[in-house]
Amino acid sequence: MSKTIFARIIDREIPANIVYEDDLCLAFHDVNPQAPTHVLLIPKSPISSLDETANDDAALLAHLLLMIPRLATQLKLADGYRVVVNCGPDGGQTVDHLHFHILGGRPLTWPPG
Ligand code: DGP
Repeated sequence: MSKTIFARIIDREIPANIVYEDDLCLAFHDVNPQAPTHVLLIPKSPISSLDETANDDAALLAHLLLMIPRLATQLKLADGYRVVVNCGPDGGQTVDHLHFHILGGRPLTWPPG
């Protein structure tokens, strides 16, 4: 299976505007932002989607979720933000590597399209 664009970002084969990194995850600005702040948080391990997570991923998933408010603070999203995980074709997932969209910097409407 060929490497996803996010795996290539993790391996520094293509550039990204990285805002946070640790042993387990990486966060960087989305190349096609849908809000003034639009950051993607991804695990470094190649999990293709939320559908492909298992019990063994519980600690990693907790780490990712706990990182989100810390990133929101770092990104100065004091007025709030939205977290989106697109899953599968109907969910609008286009990159087969689990990622959390963190969107903020303007009031976001509901429902999504
Ligand atoms: P999704 O549709 O949920 O799979 O979101 C994939 C997101 O990834 C989309 O908002 C655009 C972003 N994206 C795609 N390619 C790149 C890239 O090469 N660099 C960055 N920074 N973001 C990318």
